[in-house]
Amino acid sequence: MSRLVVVSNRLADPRRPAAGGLAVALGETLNRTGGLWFGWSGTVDPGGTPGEGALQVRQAGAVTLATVDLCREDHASYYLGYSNSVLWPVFHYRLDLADFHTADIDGYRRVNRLFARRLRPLLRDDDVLWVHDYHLIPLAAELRALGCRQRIGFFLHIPVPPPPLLAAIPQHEWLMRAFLAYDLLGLQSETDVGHFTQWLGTEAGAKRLDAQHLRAFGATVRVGAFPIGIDVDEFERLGHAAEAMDTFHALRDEYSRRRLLLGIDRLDYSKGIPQRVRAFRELLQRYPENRHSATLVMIASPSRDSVHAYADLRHELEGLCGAINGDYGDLDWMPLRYIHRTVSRRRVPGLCRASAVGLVTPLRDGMNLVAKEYVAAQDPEDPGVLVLSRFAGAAEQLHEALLVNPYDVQGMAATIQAALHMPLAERQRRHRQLMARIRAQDVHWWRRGFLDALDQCEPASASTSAS
Ligand code: ADQ
Repeated sequence: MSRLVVVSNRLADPRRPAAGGLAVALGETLNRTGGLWFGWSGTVDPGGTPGEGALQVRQAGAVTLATVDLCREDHASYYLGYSNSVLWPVFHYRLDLADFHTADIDGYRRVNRLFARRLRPLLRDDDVLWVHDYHLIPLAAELRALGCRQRIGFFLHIPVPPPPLLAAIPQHEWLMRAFLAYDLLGLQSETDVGHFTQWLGTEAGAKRLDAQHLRAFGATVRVGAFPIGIDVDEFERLGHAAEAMDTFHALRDEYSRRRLLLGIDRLDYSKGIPQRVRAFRELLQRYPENRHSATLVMIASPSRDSVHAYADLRHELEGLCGAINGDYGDLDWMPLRYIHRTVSRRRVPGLCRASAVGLVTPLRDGMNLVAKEYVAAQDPEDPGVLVLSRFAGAAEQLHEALLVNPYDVQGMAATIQAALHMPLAERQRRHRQLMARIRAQDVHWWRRGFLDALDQCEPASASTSAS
């Protein structure tokens, strides 16, 4: 059997529970299959030289972890710059937040080239490579330029916007060529596949060879939707362990006469957090019976603080949360608890289970694993209700959630009110149906689907260089 080589910007110790969708999914995948995990160490070396960084290799159970440090300049241009100030906002439909700083593209290319140079000597001829996410789009092209002929697949965890938005990226043709250097391109949803196919069709005259294959720039790529799932069994195990149970009981005791609503996210403008707070305010305003009885708990983990848009979001949110508590709070009740922290993953199932409503309301999201975790954590006899943005990739699968438009604050408030009053039989029916799909389409189904499809690709079908 071929060895699996996973490449992602960040690594996590696959033996420990991690926060962050990608780290959770990849840790679980590699723990099962063993193999090599390659990426940035997470360390910024203040004295380092651009385009250089020593390789460190260590073993974590069945998984070999190989990492490279980045110097300050590379971190600023590759990670904070091109990845998170150009690709992340544009791929989340936010041209208004994109900062097309010309120097950043050089750092992005340089780090991808560095990764290719460090990874190349570690590879065996029959390895299968699985590259993850927007930080590493040109990696396959760089590896091909160094003579790699292995099968290389790419999974994009974030959405693909409509072609006119992609075309605003000054280097968008270069990005298209880079995508074409992969054998397989996995996206989260059929909407994303549609946008990607249109982009290549309109901008590069790509030909569709059959339902799955596109040809452009002299290369062929297989493109498909592979919606990512969670490890349901593992999550249920966590849910029955002491930390989750303690969290659940503590919240139930503290809020015995109240209903909890829950939001858990990275503090990111794509997650629709201010819109959620406004909808909650509207709920208290329009349906006053919720005053003194409903509490919104929002746990937002710190993320990319040094990118301006994230600092702005933090300030906006602090203002909104303070205002709602000031305007509606009382001596014995605060409507909103906002916690700017990452909570232990072991407590997440307890938090979800204690909440009558799970609010997952991104403006755009590739998938959103919190939606699936919320459902998986519920007591099937008395389940809570998932309120889910129609703009999350998860909405293509989770039809029995209450779908909302996060831009429509009044509509969201009305849906939250309906969720709080949903009869038990309907909650149980929706939960059963959601759970069946989340279980059938779990993280292992996702991994098998992607790797089987990659296995079927002809090796090294692409010979395109991104440079
Ligand atoms: P993310 O945007 O990081 O991932 P998401 O899918 O929501 O987001 O996963 C977040 C994970 O981190 C979940 O497992 C959640 O429990 C955990 N988490 C979030 N906030 C936390 C907090 N404050 N404390 C503790 N744990 C927290 C990207 C894409 C998503 C896609 C994933 C996986 O943006 O759309 O679903 O990759 O492909």
